[in-house]
Amino acid sequence: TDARMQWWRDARFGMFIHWGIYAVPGGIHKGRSLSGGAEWIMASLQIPKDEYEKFADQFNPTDFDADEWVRIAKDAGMKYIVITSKHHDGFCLWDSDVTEYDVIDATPYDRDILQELEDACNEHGVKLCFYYSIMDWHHPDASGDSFPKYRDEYMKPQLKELVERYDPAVLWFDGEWIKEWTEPQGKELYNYIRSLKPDIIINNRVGKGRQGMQGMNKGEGYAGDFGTPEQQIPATGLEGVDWESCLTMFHHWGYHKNYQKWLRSGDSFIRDLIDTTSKGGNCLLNVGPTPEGTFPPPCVQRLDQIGDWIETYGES
Ligand code: FUL
Repeated sequence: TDARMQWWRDARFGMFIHWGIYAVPGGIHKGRSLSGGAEWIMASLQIPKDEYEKFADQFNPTDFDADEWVRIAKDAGMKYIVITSKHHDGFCLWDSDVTEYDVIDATPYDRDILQELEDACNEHGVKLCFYYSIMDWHHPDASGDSFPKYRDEYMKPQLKELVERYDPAVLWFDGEWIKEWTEPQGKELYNYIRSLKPDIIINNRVGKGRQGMQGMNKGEGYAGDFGTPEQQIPATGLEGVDWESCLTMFHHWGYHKNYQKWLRSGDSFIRDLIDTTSKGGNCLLNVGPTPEGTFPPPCVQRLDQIGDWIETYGES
């Protein structure tokens, strides 16, 4: 474990990116607005599947520049990027063989986003990692009795594609709280992913060990390599436990048109970074890009500020 985890422990700081077709409505649909979880808009506003799918027709991020994203992360002092390959809405940011609900087949934007990010990450020496939601609101078999079919014929083949094509350094699971998912399935999935890539790192949301937003495991023996406190930083470090606090820059994870309302100061992120790393954890700071494919400028300004601070005061 120690050799496998070493780069991750040394990295300390990463960028989380929540991007998908939910960026198109940006938290507002038919005059109704969301106060939390812009990336949850399909479920929160109960948008029917066929209506939600239409956001894919409008997803055309012509300003996306993988090289620029990776440079912004690197200049901020981040050593890895975790991007949503598929969030709860089921939409995929790569050209998956098992669905048409992806950026190549369902949108006017005919480019494989994960491929471009992989190339840029290799170029700049930043590790590329993928978030993947077990819960899937789009796939017809993803709930109820047909769940094993979704698991074996859709989810696992997708994860195999992701690992074999893009060689991610971490798989960051989520949406594990659904009733269909169990700890034995989590362990099996963990072992399966490790069989595809032995040195990959996998978060604890692959199984059922997580204690809510606190993110640490209920005890020993649960699947996963590190804890995932969400929007919080533990009061103290934990001996022998790897963890990573994920924090978002503006309250939502996905892009929200009114993000400025919640956007925190650069200073507050620097304090959070000191707080997590001094307790032995990693900090995964989230940005939700616009539907055009850019990071909101005030977010970039804050990331620059963090990078300047690290350059002046940080040790590496
Ligand atoms: C949560 C998800 O429901 C949110 O949308 C977000 O992805 C966060 C990091 O994890 O559980």
